[in-house]
Amino acid sequence: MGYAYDDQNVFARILRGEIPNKTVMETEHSLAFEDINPQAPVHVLVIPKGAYVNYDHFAAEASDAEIVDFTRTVGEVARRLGVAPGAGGTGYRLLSNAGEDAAQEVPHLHVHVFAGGRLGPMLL
Ligand code: DGP
Repeated sequence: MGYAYDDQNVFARILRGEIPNKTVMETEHSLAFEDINPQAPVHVLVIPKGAYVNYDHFAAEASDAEIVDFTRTVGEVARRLGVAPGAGGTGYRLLSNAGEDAAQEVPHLHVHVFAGGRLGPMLL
């Protein structure tokens, strides 16, 4: 039980600058970058900089400042990508896999932002 964070996971390595990434935006507590294997015309990942394995870990243990920063960063990414419906965009989809039943590949919380066209059913 509990949350064991593997600091050798690929997003931890991106955060340490050991692996390059195509950054969309960065804040004090969050980083957004392009997915290496896009599943839609626009496919961006948003991660907190803190060591959280998934959403429930983050929700339970992150500070209010981290949670506010992350939440606002996801929305700001949608606006900057031009896909936010409230800012003239035609929409986007958010998804976050947690654990083995969801086939989570990278054990560092990430929210996928998909957009760039009419999105069909998607199980990622
Ligand atoms: P998930 O299955 O939800 O854990 O998705 C992990 C995503 O991470 C997957 O869409 C591919 C992406 N990914 C894996 N390795 C890298 C990497 O080194 N760089 C980037 N930008 N994305 C990666």
